[in-house]
Amino acid sequence: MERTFAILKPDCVEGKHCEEVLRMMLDDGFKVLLAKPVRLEEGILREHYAHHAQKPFFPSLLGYMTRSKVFLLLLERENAVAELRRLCGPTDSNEARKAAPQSIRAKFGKDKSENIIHASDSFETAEVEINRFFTKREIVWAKKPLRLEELKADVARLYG
Ligand code: FUP
Repeated sequence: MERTFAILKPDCVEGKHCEEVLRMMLDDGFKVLLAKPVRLEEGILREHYAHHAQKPFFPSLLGYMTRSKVFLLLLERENAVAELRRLCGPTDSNEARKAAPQSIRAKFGKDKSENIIHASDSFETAEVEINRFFTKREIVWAKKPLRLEELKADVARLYG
């Protein structure tokens, strides 16, 4: 079974879309092994988005990703990386509405900068990102899939 990593971004939390997005993931066959509500700090985002550091949108990307809490997810499924990218749809939510109308970004995203969710783009990136955003201890404990009821409680804490 393959693992991947996702971030439900500030616009997902602000719009209270987390439960619906989690339901879409579970319905699609994903298991949620870890779910962690956090407010991300600029340092970890500079690492995570290092490949975008020279882009003109980088400062606003940092502002967006730190303006509210996010929900970090460790997910498992066969072919998890590719299947999650498919479920998310294209980076640009407007393009997603045309190319993948059932996708997460088509349903909840605004445009190409506020697009609800991050999903790792390769097996190697997923492993790096899992280890960047979760502690060794959390990863070792991540064996049993979380139930929707448990996830709902985490989401409630996130909104609270
Ligand atoms: P993805 O792999 O789908 O997460 O997309 P990218 O790595 O290309 O982009 C990462 C994030 O940078 C996006 F989710 C939002 C931000 N971004 C912009 O703000 N403007 C752009 O033109 C492209 C990306």
